[in-house]
Amino acid sequence: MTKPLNIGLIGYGFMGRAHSNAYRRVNNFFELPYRPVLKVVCARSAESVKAFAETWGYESIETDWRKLLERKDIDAVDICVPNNLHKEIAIAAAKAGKMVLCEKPLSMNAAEGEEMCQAVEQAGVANTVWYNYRRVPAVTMAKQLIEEGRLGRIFHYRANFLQDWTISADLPQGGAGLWRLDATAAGSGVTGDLLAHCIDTAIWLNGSINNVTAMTETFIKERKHTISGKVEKVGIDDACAFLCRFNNGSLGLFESTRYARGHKALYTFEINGEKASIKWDLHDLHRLEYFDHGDEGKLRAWRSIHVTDHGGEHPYMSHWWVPGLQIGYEHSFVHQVADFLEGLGKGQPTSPTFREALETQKICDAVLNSAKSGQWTDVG
Ligand code: SOE
Repeated sequence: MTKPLNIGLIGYGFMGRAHSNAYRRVNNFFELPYRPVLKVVCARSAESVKAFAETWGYESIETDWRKLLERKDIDAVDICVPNNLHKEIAIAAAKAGKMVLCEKPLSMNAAEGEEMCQAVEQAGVANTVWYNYRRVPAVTMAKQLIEEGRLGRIFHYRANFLQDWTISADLPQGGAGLWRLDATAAGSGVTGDLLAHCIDTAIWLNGSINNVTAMTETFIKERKHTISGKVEKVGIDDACAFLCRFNNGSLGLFESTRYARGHKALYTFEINGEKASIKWDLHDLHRLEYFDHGDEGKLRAWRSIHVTDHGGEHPYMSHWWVPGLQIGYEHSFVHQVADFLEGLGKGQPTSPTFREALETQKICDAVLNSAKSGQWTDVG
């Protein structure tokens, strides 16, 4: 029998919507031991949070997250607020015995992340961090191909996450929607926001990273702050590029910027192995490009696999439509909820747990430290 799992959502921005959509749809497509119940959504403005609750079907609202944590009718807390609030809420939620689902990145830095790991581990509560791109079927399939040994020894890992939405110098920093430009709320710029995705996928697919050398740039040095109304120094990295060495001996090359005119969310990665290569592109997210050197010579070429087949061959797809019909960005969140609920039923953790996501945080710290020092830096 499907048991209810009462959700308390904190924050209702872009990610609050993506997660709410996932909770609402998951049981329509997956047979699971639990069914999320949208019990309460919390944000400071009662008027806006009421409107959100009506749109998404939340039963009640709170305007103080501490009140939400005191409620006995909440099983799991979903943190969708700016990064500087993750630690306090996650630790308090764990102490209150709630499961914690935290939006990425886990924390402002690795030291905070470590405290959060200890809190959920001491409380023994289920936890996960929303690195959703792992659960795009084509990306999950890349993982399967690597685990099957099809690439052989891996030589290169290359990833980009390119955007262009902050080029205007008139864009303010801080406040709803723009907190990602404010270092006090976000911790860092593209490193924590975008490269964190690339790093999470990379260490999942290709193992741990030993050391990095990085450069960052802040192109617009001052912006008006939405809250203070004053022009303030910009503390985030607008662009970051780094080289790294993976523990398996392969070389990594990563780049992210919000100044790549023409690119909105171009997340791509390519992996080159001895026997085969794979590449993936978020703008064409259901396709996995695959080159197999073992193919017969005259037919050897890059194949573009439309990862939409059933029969168990293509991850997650048997839960959706008919073979050949694709799914999109929002489904990666549905998959994460499905895996989380499945894991709860089996008493198994859902990757990435806080502890696994801490690894990404350590790499982000090493990248930012290396950019400051100009030196190769070991991942702590
Ligand atoms: C930033 O624009 C952003 O929304 C990130 O915060 C998300 O994590 C990423 O998936 C898309 O871009």
